[in-house]
Amino acid sequence: MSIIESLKKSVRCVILDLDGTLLKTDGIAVDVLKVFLGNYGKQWDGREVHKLLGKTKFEAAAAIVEDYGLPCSTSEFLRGILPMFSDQCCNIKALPGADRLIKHLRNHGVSMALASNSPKESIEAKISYHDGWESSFSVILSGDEVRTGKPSPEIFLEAAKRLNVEHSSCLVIEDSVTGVTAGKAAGMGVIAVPSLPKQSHLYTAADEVINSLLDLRLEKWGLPPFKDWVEGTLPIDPWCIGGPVIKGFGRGSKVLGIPTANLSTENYSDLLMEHPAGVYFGWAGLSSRGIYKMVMSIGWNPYFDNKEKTIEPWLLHDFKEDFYGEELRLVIVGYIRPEANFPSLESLVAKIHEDGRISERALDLPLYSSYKNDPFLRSSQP
Ligand code: ADP
Ligand code: RBF
Ligand code: MG
Repeated sequence: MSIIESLKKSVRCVILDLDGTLLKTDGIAVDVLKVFLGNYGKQWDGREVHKLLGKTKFEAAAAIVEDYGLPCSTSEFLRGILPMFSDQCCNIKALPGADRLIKHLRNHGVSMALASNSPKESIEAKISYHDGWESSFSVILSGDEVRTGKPSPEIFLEAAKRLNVEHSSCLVIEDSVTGVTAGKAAGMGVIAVPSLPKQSHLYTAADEVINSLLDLRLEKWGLPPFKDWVEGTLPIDPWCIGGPVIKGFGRGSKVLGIPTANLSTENYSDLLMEHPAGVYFGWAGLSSRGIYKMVMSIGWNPYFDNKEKTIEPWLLHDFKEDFYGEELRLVIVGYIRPEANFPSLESLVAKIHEDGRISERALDLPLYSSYKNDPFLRSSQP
């Protein structure tokens, strides 16, 4: 049996990172940094984000002070910016699948530890806004409780010790390369959930790289499987998006034989950021036409390696003509799978047709069919 196979059989506990893994902290961090740098007459350059992931606050601060040539010391920088972060704690959302994961493991009696490079008060403040999280963790370890933070394995080894288990019985879930390095150095199984898109090539040290927590298959690690999948679909908290149909990449019908009615992403960048890339389904309302079943992808279409995150809704109905410019309303009710690359166009097309069949069937289930009556779908109709 390979080392990884035996690791997978012996997992008893899960050690979770917080920022970027369970909580969507980066959006808040960027908002605060923009304001702060603005006060120094500097403009935030989004490309810097990857340099900050998984760093201690001191390391991250030092990097920013240097990169932007700020006329202050690292500690002055921190004194100025930390209160601004604290004020934003209540606005940090759980990442999709985080609450589901914590409650599932707790309900099945799987011990959990939280191991974050953040200081203790910051961890406690952030998780206090999420019901039942704090009491679900047997151990909470912060960066200030160990001598060296990640990528040192120390925080994970200490977590295993406090959980009273062998380090080899722990599974780490991490979004940063730094955290993955630390987990592997600790001799643990590591699942990476990269928080930045198109970065999975940097995570080769991880035992598994997934796109979002929705894609966790705990049974692969000998842990109790999620039981909430229904006929190949995962129910999600429904969300809505709408607007006039615009021109897309001009290849849906032409290249794939599958037309997708694109929406402008301009006014929806927050919504698109919030939802992991992947294949979803739901209901579509077209003003003056009616309501139809719909399956769509959100993301960068790995097969075509797009530069922009788009949504590509395919209405499961044969239309006689195009409907550019018409108001399209979508209620998204379930998740099917992550976006994938394919060895050929035919295999991509076959997979999308399979997504269509799964959605057709699922949308007849009462669980999903009730949303057909959502007023949002009709509100634009004359
Ligand atoms: P584009 O790249 O402009 O999106 P597509 O080849 O993807 O072009 O075609 C999309 C257009 O086809 C939609 O904007 C819509 O007007 C039309 N259309 C026809 N049938 C459908 C359908 N079943 N689902 C989505 N769009 C459809
Ligand atoms: N593109 C991909 O590169 N990978 C995918 O896994 C993928 N899945 C899709 C699933 C559905 C249901 C739909 C409608 C589209 C999907 N696409 C995927 C996007 C497809 O490539 C896109 O619609 C065309 O490129 C047209 O812009
Ligand atoms: Mg299209």
